[in-house]
Amino acid sequence: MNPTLSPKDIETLARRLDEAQVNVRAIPKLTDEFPSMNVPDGYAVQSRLRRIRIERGERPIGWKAALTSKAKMAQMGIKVPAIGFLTAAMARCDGSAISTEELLHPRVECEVAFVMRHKVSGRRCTREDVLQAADFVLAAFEVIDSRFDGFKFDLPSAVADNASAARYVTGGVACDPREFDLGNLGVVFEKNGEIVSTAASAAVLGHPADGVAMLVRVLAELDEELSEGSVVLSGGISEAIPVTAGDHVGARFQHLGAVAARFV
Ligand code: OOG
Ligand code: MG
Repeated sequence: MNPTLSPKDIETLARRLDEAQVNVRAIPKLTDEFPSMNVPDGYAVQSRLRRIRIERGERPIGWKAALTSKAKMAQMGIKVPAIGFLTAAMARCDGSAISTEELLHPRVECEVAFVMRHKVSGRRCTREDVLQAADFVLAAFEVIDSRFDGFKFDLPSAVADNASAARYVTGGVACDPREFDLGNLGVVFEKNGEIVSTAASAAVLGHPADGVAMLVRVLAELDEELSEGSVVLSGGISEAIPVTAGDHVGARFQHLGAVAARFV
């Protein structure tokens, strides 16, 4: 599939998404105005958005896999995984207070984060390649926040909107993913002291490293690679739970420890 949007339209849509995020004002999904927009168009807009944010001083730090679990695909009505980019401005410390004033309609999901020791690239990247190149893994939360009205979108719009990336929190203890079965970890997710979801890491395409391998293969299509030192969110394990100011969330991951955050 080839992109269909003109460079001018790509620029307009990237600016529109950037302003929606900066001004905390939701916009209609992009396909309402550009119904023939396809997934490659979505990535063209996303990569322009990445440049805009880097030019403004944000430091690229890694990438995120998205829509890799059955629970998430069912929740959003989308059957194909996607990727987005992460910048240092999106990172928050374990236990920190996250401002909801800068977010439209945040939702939290549990993920395994990878930190890469070596670069990894290519259209044939496998789970084993990812595990070999990894430095360590961490328990993580992703805070997603669609820039679209009502959190409603289709795949091309969501890809353009950087797969709803907003914030992420890493916690627990750094573990070597080659030393235990990362594909078979239980996760207990609580909001305000009540369990909201119990899930298993196999939800991510069978194994979190498969989520990262998918991401590397998509990066290859975009002429990018996963560089050494990058942080990667491997994809939501649980469904995403809405949060508002006053909420606190915590997740206990088998083997990896716990991660927590509160919203203010
Ligand atoms: C798209 C982002 C999904 C994941 O881990 O599946 C995502 C969305 O549902 O808004 O980050
Ligand atoms: Mg996610």
